[in-house]
Amino acid sequence: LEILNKIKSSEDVKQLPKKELEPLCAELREEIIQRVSKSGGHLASNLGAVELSVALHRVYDTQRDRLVFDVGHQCYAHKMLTGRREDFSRLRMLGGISGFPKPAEAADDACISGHASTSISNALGMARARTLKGEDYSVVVLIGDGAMTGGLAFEGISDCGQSGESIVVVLNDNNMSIGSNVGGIARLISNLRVRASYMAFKRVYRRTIGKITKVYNVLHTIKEWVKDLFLPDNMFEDMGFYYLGPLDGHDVNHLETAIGYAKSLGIPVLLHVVTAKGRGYAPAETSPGKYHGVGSFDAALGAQAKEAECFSQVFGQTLTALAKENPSIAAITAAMEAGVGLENFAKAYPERFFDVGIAEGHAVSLAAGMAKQGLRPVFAVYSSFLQRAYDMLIHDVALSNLPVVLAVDRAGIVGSDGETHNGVFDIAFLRSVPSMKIFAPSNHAELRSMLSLALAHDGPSAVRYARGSEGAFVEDTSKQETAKLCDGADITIVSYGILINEALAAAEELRHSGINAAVFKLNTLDKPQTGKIIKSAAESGRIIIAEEACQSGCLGTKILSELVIAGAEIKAAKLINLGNGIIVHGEVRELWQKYEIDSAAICRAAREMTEGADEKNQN
Ligand SMILES: Cc1ncc(C[n+]2csc(CCOP(=O)(O)OP(=O)(O)O)c2C)c(N)n1
Repeated sequence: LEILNKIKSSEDVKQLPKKELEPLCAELREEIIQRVSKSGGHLASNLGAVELSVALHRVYDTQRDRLVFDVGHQCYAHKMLTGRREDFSRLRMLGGISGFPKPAEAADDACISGHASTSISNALGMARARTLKGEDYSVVVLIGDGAMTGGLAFEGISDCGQSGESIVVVLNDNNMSIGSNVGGIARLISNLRVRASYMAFKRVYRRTIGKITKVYNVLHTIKEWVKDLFLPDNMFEDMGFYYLGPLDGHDVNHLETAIGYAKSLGIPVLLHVVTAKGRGYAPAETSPGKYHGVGSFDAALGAQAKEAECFSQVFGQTLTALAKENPSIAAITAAMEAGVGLENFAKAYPERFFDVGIAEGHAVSLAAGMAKQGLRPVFAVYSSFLQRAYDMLIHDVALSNLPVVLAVDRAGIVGSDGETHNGVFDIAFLRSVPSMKIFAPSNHAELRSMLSLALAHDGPSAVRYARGSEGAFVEDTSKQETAKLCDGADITIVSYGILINEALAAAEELRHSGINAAVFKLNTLDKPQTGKIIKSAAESGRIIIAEEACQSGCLGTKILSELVIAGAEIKAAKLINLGNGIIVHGEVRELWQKYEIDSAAICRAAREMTEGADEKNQN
């Protein structure tokens, strides 16, 4: 990789002779495929944005100028061009570089991103700060057509268009979200592509007919009329943007010229660029959805490992089966059909399946409307993406006590996607939603049962489950709100969800060293029945509450306050949770260890709490 080896910074990209740009793109592609095949990560989106990344670095100085990525999953070429190529050996690993933009890694990353549709707002904020402070730098956004389906993007467009700020929004249109892009915005963007053929026609027309003045004049009038009749309205122009495009997003030289021109205009410009997701790697080009996010894979064959049955699949199968019996069940996803396991449901009941685009807030309000009129909507959503629908949960769902079911996937630490994707806040925010029932299945059988319980619940409910598969504990205890899994007089351990496996492993380990722990599992988290727990803790005098959640709003503080209110005599108590800091990326198990919520940490805490207990008892 001769040319890529020379690139250590954005500046080096600018120094390259034009003829080396295409070969540089080919090398970047090769490097991305090789690196991602080893570490896993986002593949197809990065392959599609190679020429765009190079062209942006030809025009902008990312140390000074602000390049804002939407979602940020397409930033690999940018990272490789800004001195982080070697760091890809530890991409998304604990202590290694993030798969998303991260200013702490390099000044070239303007801001953290990971969630869709925030880029234009963020960038406009930066542009306004520049103007108010009288500073001189450029602001540019790279946003996909999928991210444009999020309403937030349009709040940004609306404000930005009328701001007069010098800002370039590059719309990377590959006609794909993770899967096919959906909805009116997708149609609108694809309509704009009609212009590509129109522009090509116009060039030929100028070259030929344009030479004969008389004929030209007549035809020109007809042409303008035809254009008005058939070319779609350009919403971006209507909202105050200068629209350029659509452009071939894999012609690096043309891109450089167009981006340079857009920048020189000094007003809000929308540059529409057409790319192919997965470009240059046949398996990803053929199935871009499958290669959106991948684990490690065989680069030569494109073969990805088959994953074990996971919670998402169990959810999808169960809901599809329940929908057969209950025609009022409808399933909603916000652009995550495959991720949340709804592919089979969509095939079986296409009329009851709704992919709303990247629009979680809309999905919740939509579910509210459906529930109000007698349907049983189930919105399957990753925990971290549900965060942006908090108001709709309260305003549209809870105030009317509507039977909307949230299937909260990826609850807890998600691993290599890291800080933007960890589902560590849902307990805190869902517990604060009035009358929200929260189920916490620990295994596949419980997910099946609890989904049925949620659907039978007369009011809002959430079923939250982890990324990946169940652990050793596979018993279905869903009939009890709080289940006692083992007896023990020395200490009481409480946990729920997938972390129950750590609590049980700890209890087993402790038993070998003569410490007997009672283990309780919470199956509902809104108003857990803690009577048995309080009694057990009052008897042993020691309690540990272990959770894979942030500390604010956790169950531990609730149970401790109940112990105090009950006047229980507690000698020692320990809350094991994720605290209130930011949870980084890495393997889930490594992170459980790092943040001290695994079985070893539970054992350590129990030992400290019981140390010398026998002697004290004898005294
Ligand atoms: C709020 C939110 N919801 C869902 C996602 C999951 N997600 C990541 S990328 C993506 C598709 C983005 O499509 P697009 O912007 O067109 O980029 P492409 O991958 O096609 O390059 C989705 C739905 C997210 N990151 N943020």
